[in-house]
Amino acid sequence: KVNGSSVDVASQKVPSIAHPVAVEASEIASNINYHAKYSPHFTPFNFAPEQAYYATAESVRDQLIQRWNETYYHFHKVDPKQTYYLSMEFLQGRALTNAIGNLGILGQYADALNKLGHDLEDIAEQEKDAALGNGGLGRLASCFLDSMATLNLPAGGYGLRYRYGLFKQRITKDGQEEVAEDWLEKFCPWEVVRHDVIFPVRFYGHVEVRKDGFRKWVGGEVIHALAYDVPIPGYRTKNTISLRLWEAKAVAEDFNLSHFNEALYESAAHLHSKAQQICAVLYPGDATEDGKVLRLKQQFFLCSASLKDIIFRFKERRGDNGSIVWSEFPNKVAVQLNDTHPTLAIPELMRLLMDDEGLGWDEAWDVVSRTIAYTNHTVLPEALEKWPQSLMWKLLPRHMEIIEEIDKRFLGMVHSTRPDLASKIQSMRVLDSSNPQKPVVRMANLCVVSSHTVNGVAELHSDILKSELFADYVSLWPNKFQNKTNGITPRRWLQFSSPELSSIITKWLKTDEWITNLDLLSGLRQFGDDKDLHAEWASAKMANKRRLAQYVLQVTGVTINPNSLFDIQVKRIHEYKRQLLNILGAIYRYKNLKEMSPEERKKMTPRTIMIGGKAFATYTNAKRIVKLVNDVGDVVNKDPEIGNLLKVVFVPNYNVSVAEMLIPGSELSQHISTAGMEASGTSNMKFALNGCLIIGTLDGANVEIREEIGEENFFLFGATADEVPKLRKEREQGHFKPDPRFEEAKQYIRSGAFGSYDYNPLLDSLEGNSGYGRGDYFLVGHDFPSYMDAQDRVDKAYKDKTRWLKMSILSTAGSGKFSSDRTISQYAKEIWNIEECIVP
Ligand code: B1H
Repeated sequence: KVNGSSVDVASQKVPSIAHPVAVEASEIASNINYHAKYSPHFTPFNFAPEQAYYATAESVRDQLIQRWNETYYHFHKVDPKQTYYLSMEFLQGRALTNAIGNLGILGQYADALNKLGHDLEDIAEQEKDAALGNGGLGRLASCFLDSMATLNLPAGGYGLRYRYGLFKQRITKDGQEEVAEDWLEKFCPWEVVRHDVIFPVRFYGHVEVRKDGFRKWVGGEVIHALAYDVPIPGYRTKNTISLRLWEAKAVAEDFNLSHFNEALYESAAHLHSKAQQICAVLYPGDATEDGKVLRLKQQFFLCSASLKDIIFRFKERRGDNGSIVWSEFPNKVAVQLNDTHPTLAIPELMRLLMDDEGLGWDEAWDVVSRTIAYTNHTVLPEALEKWPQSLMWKLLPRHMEIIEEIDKRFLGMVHSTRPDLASKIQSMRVLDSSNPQKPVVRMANLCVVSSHTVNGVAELHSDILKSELFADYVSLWPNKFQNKTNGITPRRWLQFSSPELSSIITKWLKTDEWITNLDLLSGLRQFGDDKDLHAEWASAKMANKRRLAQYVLQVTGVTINPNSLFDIQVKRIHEYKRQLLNILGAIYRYKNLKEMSPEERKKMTPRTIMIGGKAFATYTNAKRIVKLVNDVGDVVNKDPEIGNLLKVVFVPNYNVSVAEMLIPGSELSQHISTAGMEASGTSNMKFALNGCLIIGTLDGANVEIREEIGEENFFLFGATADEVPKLRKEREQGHFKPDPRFEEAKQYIRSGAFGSYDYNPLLDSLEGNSGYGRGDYFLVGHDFPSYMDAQDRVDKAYKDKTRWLKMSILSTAGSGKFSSDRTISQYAKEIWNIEECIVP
């Protein structure tokens, strides 16, 4: 085994070059060797893990490129209708294990690396996460790509190639610190630059009216979009689709050589630096309202480049006989908008069709509204995008004209066909000029008015869209609204992240078909009481828990006991997700333990509470929560009286790879948002699939998970979505009697038990409407007693190992519905109208 030492690559005893599509370990080893030698990124003869990772990745890439090219060629020949998933975020994580796993040659790669003195797991850990997303919305997009490829669908993704993705989180004595994550610092073996795919994208400028009456957007600043493609291999299929990421680039003509020669260096490269800014960083918000011109530029850049590419492909496939029938476009192209972030695709497609292709308004509108569909991912008011009209007129003058016309025609249509909606029309309009100081464009309304289909991401969420957010549109277009409950890919989230549990499942189901037909997991139900399965299940869980304990020790220095209940909450830190409820519960548990006699303590169930997640850099209360969890951990984990009975660990820098480590080792996970606020959640699905029990509210996809796995296997608590408005009002009116345990927990923090940091502003948000008080908008106080009761039920259930194991098995058995394969087949049939196109 080589550990950081130098080895002469050429001396390895394997043939020098094999065929790129190798399946035998020895051939693979020789291909890895080949790349170590002939695709060098480091000084020669260095074959430490990092170098071995690059050589391994490049050998995998060779295999992918072959399949990728065949897929491209096949789609081109067959010319099926194709879906394009437009998203400002793709949270891909690592690619190596996923790629060789999907190719079905994990074992061979492990053997090949062994021959070369390395270990596959160590090598895979060399890869940096591609974190071009914030959280659930971005990870969903990546799971969707995996399923599209696996289902052999003609589809692909479009996104931006951010230079810096989501920040790296460091924990210091002051709490969270954000550090730029340099995922492209070295070379990224999973992207291929396409020098022939480059489109100009304009900003600013003005609209010129030409003699023939055509309007044309001219002037302003032009920046080029250059394509970088990432291969997305399907599982056990040749089909390999593309994630196309745009990079902003100024071209050579934009470099002002005479300025440079006059030593005006900054002005010489003016456009170059403008271009660099566009793809510099991922927008760091998750449901925040920090609007920035740069963000709008990013959104338009994605939309414009992608549509130009889609139109180019449409024309190319029609041949060069000049007979383009534009009404055929929606029969060849489906565009899915991942939330409102790519809404500008609507006016941009209108503009391209009218101003560049010469279509009339009605013709163009027909094409646009049959092509575009919109997914809503949140009802949080602060996350509903509204762009100032003044900014839009400046940056995108032609688009603003088109948006005004869409608004005008919508208004006219409602006036003439539905006079009964007169009282609603102002809130339904695309333009909101009610504040004359700051008129805005409502992006969600623009999406609803222009799309053929609008969907929510879980049943409850889609119901709320229909009954609240978009209620007024439902009577106008009753068939426009659908539900598509989210899903996750079982390859990354079970098969590759927990190979132990996967082989047990395969053994008991006598087939591994569940990997592509997850409903088959229900076959495990019949073994819910089987002692042999229990033993195997427990031993796989224990192995995953030990691996996790080792990881926790390595990143936090805290030793945790694998025999304690592993209780995990990992997700973005947000008040509505209520990490504060979790930590207040932990504080009460701690205080309670301290007040017990040693005899009483012995009867308690030992717990390890792990919390992880990133806080938006300017979200003060979220950062205070991070600090509080760390401060509580510092006290509890060192308390000799408590020992292994309770540990509180903040897991730093939660990301896709950390999730792949945490989730398989979990036994209980918390999905405890205020009901009605979490659109779906997707980590809840990952945990349940891995046999982890859920403590949760009736929110988002929790509702459906509970239905599938059985209410007796779900620790439910808290107010329901329809009770929330009434409870908030009561609270406002002062009708709220807090539970004494809740008061004690808050008081314990205020007393300074966890250090001298001033937590009063955070705690006051849970109080009445004075000072910092926001009247406990998220109902932490209201739900606290039922949460604590549910936790007592958890403790009791965990004491009965047999019962717990059965519940765990039934969780996995009931998770079949939550495969993203199911979600994507529903999108394909019910929204996109596309069919599989298998590469022979
Ligand atoms: C979700 C977002 C989001 N909903 C704004 N909305 C963003 C909003 O950068 N921004 O401005 C970024 C992200 N993210 C999440 O989507 C929901 O909260 C989850 O409940 C859901 O599971 C996920 C996928 O549908």
